[in-house]
Order: sequence, then C-alpha cells, then structure tokens
Amino acid sequence: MTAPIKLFAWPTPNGQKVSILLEEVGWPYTVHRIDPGEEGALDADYANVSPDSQVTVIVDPDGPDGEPYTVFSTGAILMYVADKAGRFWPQTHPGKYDTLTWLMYQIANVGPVLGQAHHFRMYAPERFDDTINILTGETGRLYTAMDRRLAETEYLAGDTYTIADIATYPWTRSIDRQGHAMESFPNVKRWFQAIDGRPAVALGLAALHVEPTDDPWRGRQTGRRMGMVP
Ligand SMILES: N[C@@H](CCC(=O)N[C@@H](CS)C(=O)NCC(=O)O)C(=O)O
Repeated sequence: MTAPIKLFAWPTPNGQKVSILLEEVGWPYTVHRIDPGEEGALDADYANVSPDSQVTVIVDPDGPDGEPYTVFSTGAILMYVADKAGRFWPQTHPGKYDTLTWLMYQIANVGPVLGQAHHFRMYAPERFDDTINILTGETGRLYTAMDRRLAETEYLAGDTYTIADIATYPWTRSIDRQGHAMESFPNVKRWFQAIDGRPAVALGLAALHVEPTDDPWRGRQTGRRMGMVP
C-alpha cells in the first residue's frame, strides 16, 4: 500500500465506521469532507465520485486490477478493505457468515432504524408521535437482539472483533438520542466499552471530527434525507 486511499466522508456513523477500519488496518488515507447538509455539496462534481450522491465513498488508487477503484455503500467498503487487508473478517466457518449476518443486520436494520429514530426524535421540524413511537420501539427491538447475541459471544460475530462490530459501534454512541439507555442493555454496554477503548477507534473518530453546529440538520432545508451529525 503506497498511495493513500481517498475517503469522502462526514462525521456520521457511516463515515466513522470507515475511518475506524482504515485506522485499524493502518493504511494511509486522505479525508475529503463532504457535508451532506451543505447546499449543493452532494450535487454535480460529487455525483462523479458517488453513484448515489451520498457519503461515504473511498477511492483506492491501487484497485484489484492496479487501476483506481471506487467503492460506495459502507457495507461494501468495509468488506473491500477487510478483504484486501486480510483482517477483521474471518474466512472460516462460523466467523465468515456470522460476520456477514451482523454486518447486513447493521446495514439493513440498525443504520436505517436508529438513524430515523434519531432524526424524528431530535431534528424533524414537526413532531410525529406515532412515527417516534414506532421507531423508538423498533430501536429497542434491535438493541435487545444485539444484547441477546452479546450475552453469548464477546463480539457480534463470535470471539473476535470484526467489521460487523466496526459497522455497528458508531450507531450505538448516540443511544440516548434514540430514546434508550445503555444501562438497559448490559451486554451491549460491555461490548461498547471494549470497542470504545481501542486506540484506532479514537483515531478514526478524531480523523473526521468537526465542531458541532447549533443546527446539525441543515440538510432538511434542501429536502434531502441525511444522516446524523453527532
Ligand atoms: N446505505 C448507505 C447509507 C449512506 C447514507 O445514508 N449517507 C448519508 C449520511 S450518513 C447521506 O449521505 N445522506 C445525504 C442524503 O441522503 O441526501 C451506506 O451505508 O453508505
């Protein structure tokens, strides 16, 4: 690995999971901050980088065929980096598919539900009680499933720390804003503290950090859906 990876991201969980993995594998990377809430930030030029005009995206200057390769959608990015590095994704049974199961669980469930819960509880210009109740309840269901799993295994995919944990951890940092308390999920809490204490995790979070603004949901006036800016 010589030339740095280009990381197009913002300090949302979908950005942080990638900067954390890049720190864990120790690859050089440059951060290109794309603020999804800034008018026009996701338009035109950025659409040439990101096929669906969202963050997060990486460009690997040394792709599988030696040419630059762009990867978008964070589940794919984590698998790409873990596969190339040969780390954080066990390749034997049961770790291989347990990693995929919990990674897909984050991409399909934890991210969308916790992100929407956060939005409707914290930032929606109008208060929709029914939406908040449904999303807060669903969020509790997801934490309960993770807590049950983590009562049996140290990490989500088994004995070892994998991209499933890296994908999920940033979402759980805002549990209070999702309407729940970490104390209600003791196994998630134990898992959270173990990951939170990793030096690469602190570096990955710091790499994307920007000072919070009073209005972190600026994207709403553009009519675009966007993620969380903790
Ligand atoms: N499934 C996508 C989700 C990406 C996503 O939701 N990105 C948000 C920020 S975290 C975004 O760019 N939102 C801007 C918009 O939708 O307008 C992934 O995992 O990369």
